[in-house]
Parts: sequence; structure tokens; C-alpha cells
Amino acid sequence: MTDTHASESGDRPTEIATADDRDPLFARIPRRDFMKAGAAAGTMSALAGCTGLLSDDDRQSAADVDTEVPPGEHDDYYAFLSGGHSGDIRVYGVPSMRQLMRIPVFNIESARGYGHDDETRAMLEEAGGYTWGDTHHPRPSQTDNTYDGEWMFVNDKANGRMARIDLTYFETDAIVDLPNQQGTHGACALMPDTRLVFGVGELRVPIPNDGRDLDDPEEYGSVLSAIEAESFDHQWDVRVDCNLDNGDSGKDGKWFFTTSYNTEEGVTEQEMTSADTDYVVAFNVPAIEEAVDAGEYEEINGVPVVDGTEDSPLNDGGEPLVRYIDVPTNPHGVSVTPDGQYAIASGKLDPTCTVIEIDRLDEADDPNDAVVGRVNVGNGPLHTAYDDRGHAYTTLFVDSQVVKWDIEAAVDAEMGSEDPVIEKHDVHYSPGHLIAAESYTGNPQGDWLIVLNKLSKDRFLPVGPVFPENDQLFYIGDDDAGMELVKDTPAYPEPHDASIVRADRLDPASVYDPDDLELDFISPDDDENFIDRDGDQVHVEMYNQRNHFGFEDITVQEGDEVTIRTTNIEQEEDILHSLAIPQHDVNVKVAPQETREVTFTADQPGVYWMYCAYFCSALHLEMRSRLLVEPAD
Ligand code: K7E
Ligand code: CUA
Ligand code: CA
Repeated sequence: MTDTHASESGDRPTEIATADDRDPLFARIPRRDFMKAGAAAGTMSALAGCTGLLSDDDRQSAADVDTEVPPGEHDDYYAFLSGGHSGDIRVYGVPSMRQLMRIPVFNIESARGYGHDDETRAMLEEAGGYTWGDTHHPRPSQTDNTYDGEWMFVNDKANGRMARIDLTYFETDAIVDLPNQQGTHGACALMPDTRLVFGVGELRVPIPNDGRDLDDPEEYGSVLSAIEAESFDHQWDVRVDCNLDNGDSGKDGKWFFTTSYNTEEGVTEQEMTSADTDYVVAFNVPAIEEAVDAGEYEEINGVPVVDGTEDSPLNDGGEPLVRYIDVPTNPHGVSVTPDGQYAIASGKLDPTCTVIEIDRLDEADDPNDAVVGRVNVGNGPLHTAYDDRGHAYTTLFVDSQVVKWDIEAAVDAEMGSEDPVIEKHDVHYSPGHLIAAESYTGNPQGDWLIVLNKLSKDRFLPVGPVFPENDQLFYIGDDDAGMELVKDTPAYPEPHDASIVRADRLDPASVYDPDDLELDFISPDDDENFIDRDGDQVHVEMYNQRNHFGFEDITVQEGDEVTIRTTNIEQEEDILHSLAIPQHDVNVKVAPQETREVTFTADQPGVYWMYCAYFCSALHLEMRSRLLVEPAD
């Protein structure tokens, strides 16, 4: 018995070293103090200068801090990261940074059968039929400025669309194509209660884009699109002359903010960066809705489009629809502070963040009077997140740092002052977004911060010329110790933004409720399982369970159009089946109590095994039936 011998004689490999073994300092510190100890190392390396690379101290601290979630235990938070041009959303646990799931949105994905069954195929087809999308901003629904666990919304920067993800089932349940928008960039619901969802149109084009004004860029424009959250119907657009970039909502249902970096209305980089200032654009949502109700719009591509341009008569008078606030050149992110008091725009080409006091927009004749602070944060500020203690955290793309600063101090300080800055911490390379736990709600948690770095040079085992991205987790809960790098995670290209949601705010189903599904449940009853023919259309309904399908074989004629609807009747969670048919491109997943349908043409005579592709039991390989396709003649 070699195994007993090994353990008895003590010549087994020694146990894997723990943090306590490696470093005598940590061996003396009770485990709950690891955070602080690691933080000190992190702060020291930040003070060592801005190299964009991490010191050995940081690597050490990352390994020693207690962010491990032991086997079998759950994380405290979900993080939802956009997949960028992968077109999906990835679900991580925080603080472990373990990837838990992927939710296909604009992409076609075979493990989940997304875009393979008739329903999801039709949804993608009706939303333009594109095979890909570019997700950037996953923003959860809120009730009373708190995440409510119902939906996630995300943009498609590639094709001008918005999608909704159902957080009960973690699947995309609606996509809307925004016809007057090319490239939806910013995405966020109207707060406090997610009545509307906004898609922010980034690229200026002729509206409608039907061949007019091809090379007449002054005539181009962009729109902010409003979608009703519940129906996911497109309600209206507001047209502006400039472009629009990122967006965030105020907390009281009135203002929605976006940045604009192309107020020059240029088409080349040189033109788009020629002016000294651009805009934060503030949309007065109730005033816009009044204009729509009063019929003050032009219908374009079936959508009411309200004129929100600077010269619009609707912007005269006491309640302008859109207010344009000057900020330094080519701003990028804009986000509203947790108390709803300020909108903060990050400067990108200017080393400052601009603080706009939202209430002042209601009264001031000149919207520029609402600018109450401008803090010099460093080079290349892109996005700003918040904790629960009045601090803002801004990514510096050029300096490869995160800067922590005090919001009220920025209001009190002189314009352009560096004084509100509390701390700068090196991150790996060129951070884009960063997100703190529940940052863009009324109650940020103030403990975890994810920084989404664009480059991962030197950080991981090499995997060829396409590198993973690099998402870094910081602990920000200890203001004395400062920001602390605690985890370093590679990510498949290419997350842009994320949202971190407390786990107890979600209540995902582990088994489908058949009442929530469009298609009727098929039980094993004989009369619910049938093969019907109507001309050359064959309709099959059958259940499936361990380890068989409702029919052992299905015979059709060459050239038939075959529709198979199938229900997984398992009650037990995590027992998935699928229906895969070789050489007919059929691949449908069915989770417990789920019903899906697939249509294909049986265009080749022969025998085709219909098999289950999900491992489901010891007899998984035997879970199969035959499709017999009889030759036409
Ligand atoms: Cu800055 Cu699309 Cu929010 Cu990328 S975006 S970084
Ligand atoms: Cu069912 Cu494998
Ligand atoms: Ca500009």
C-alpha cells in the first residue's frame, strides 16, 4: 500500500507553504490584520514613483493578503465585467476574482446554445442579425438608488444596440436596435428606479443615415436614446450636434449626464482635438418627455426625435431640455457621486477632473456656473469611482496610476489645485475603467476596487502575441493604510467596465420556472410527445431526461424542414442536457425544467445520432437517439 507507506514514513512532499511560513513578519500577525500589513507595502511602492511596473513589495503583498475564498465558500460580491468585442459579460466572484460564468449577449456561444436555438437566434436576427457586438458598460438595475438584482443593461458600441440581461436566469432576454445611433457607447438606467435605460450615441452621422450629407460633417449629429426598461421598447431620441461618449444618471430622476469630446464636429483626430474645451452634456429628462408628449419632435426611422441642439428653440426659456457645460478638452468618463450632489467628468487630455454641482443646473442662467471644482489628478484621467467616505478614485491612463482624492476638498480648493489628492497608487499598465463595490449607487460599499488595465506585459505566462488583459483588485477599506493591491487576474480580451454587486442583492434561480418560458413544457405523457408532418415541415415535441430523449428515433425525408422542441424534465439542479445533431449544425442546451426549440433542414440522407453534449450521468454517452433521413427518391 504505497500511499499509507508514504504518509506514515513522512516522506510525502511537505505541505504547501502558507503566507505565515514564507514571511516571519506575517507569521506574527493575526490573519485579520493581513490587510493592513499588505497595505503598508503597497503604499510604499506607490511612493517609490510612477514607473507603471510593480515592485517586489507589491507582489509580496498580493500573495499575503487574505483574499482567498476557501474551497466550497462563496464570495461576498458578484462582479460583472464587459467582454468588449467578445460581445459577452463575464461574472466573477469578489474578492476571489474567480470567473463564475459568462453571459453571451451580442455573440453566438455554443456552450450555452445562445444563438443556436430558434428563440435566441430570432432575437439576434431581429436586432440586426450581426454576429458580434462590443460590450463596454454593464450597469445593473436599481430601485431607490440600490441594486435590485433584476436586470443588467449593456451597450453594443459596434452596432448601436442596447441589451438587457435577466439576473434571475443570467441570460440575455432583450436586445433593441437603435436606428438613429451608430455606436452606442455610454449605457445607464435613469435613477433612482430604472424607469428608462439610456444608450449614448458616440459616432456622429447623418440622421437619418440614408445617403444624405455624406461628406458634409456639419450636418451630422448624434442622439441619446431612451428605452423603457420593462418593455425594452425604444421611446425617443434627443438629437445633439456634438458627439456623446460616456453617461451616468443623477439620483433623482431628472438629469442624465454624458461627456462629449467632439464639440468641434470634426472627422479627423486633429479636428476632434483642436478646441480647448468640450462638453459635459446634461439632459433634463422630464423636460424632454414633456416635449415628446406635446408632439414637439420629428419622427425618424419610427422614433420620435426631439431637437436638443444648442440652437433649438426647446432650449430657450425656463426649462431647457439640454444644458452644455464647458470642460477641458476631450473628457471621457462622467459619473455622479453617491449622494447625488455632483457629476464628475474625467479630463482625458487634460490632467483634471471637473466637479459639477447638479442642483445649480436648475437655477443658473449659465450652466458653467455649476462647475464648482477642478482638481489636478495627473495625466490621462479616464474614469472615476467612489467609496462610502467621500473619496473619488480616478484612473490615470497615461501615468498608469489610480489617484484617490477628496470630493469636498476639491470643491473647497482653488481650480486646478492638486491639494485634494490623497494618494496615488501604481497599477500595471494604462488603466481604463475602475469600479468600486456598488460605486454608482446611493450606497457604495467602500471595500473593493477593480482596476481594468489595458496591458498585461510581464504579468503572466506568455501565451503568444495576443495577451490577456489585466484586472487588478484593490482593498480600499482602510484610509490610514491606503489603497492596496491584493489580486491580479488575467482576462480574455477585452473588458472595459464592470459593476460590483453585493451577493445578497441577487436571487438567481437554480432551476427554470416553466411559467417564465415562452414554450410549453413537454412532460413524458404520450400525448405530449409527437412527430407531426405538414407538407415538408416536420414538427417534433419530446421531453428529455437521464438518459434518453422522448423518441428513440425520428424519421424524416431528405429536404424536410424539421423543428424539434424539447424539455429537460429534470427537477434536480445542475443536471443539464443538450440536443446536438452532427452535420446539421444543431446544438441546443436545456437546463432543468427548460424548453427550447430548434429548426433545421434535413438536407442529407443518412443516419445522424442525436446526442446529449452536456455530461449528465454515467450513461451520458448512451443518451442518444437516431435521426433517420430517408433519401428523396
Ligand atoms: Cu473608457 Cu468604452 Cu467606458 Cu473603454 S470606455 S476605457
Ligand atoms: Cu444528458 Cu449528457
Ligand atoms: Ca474635442
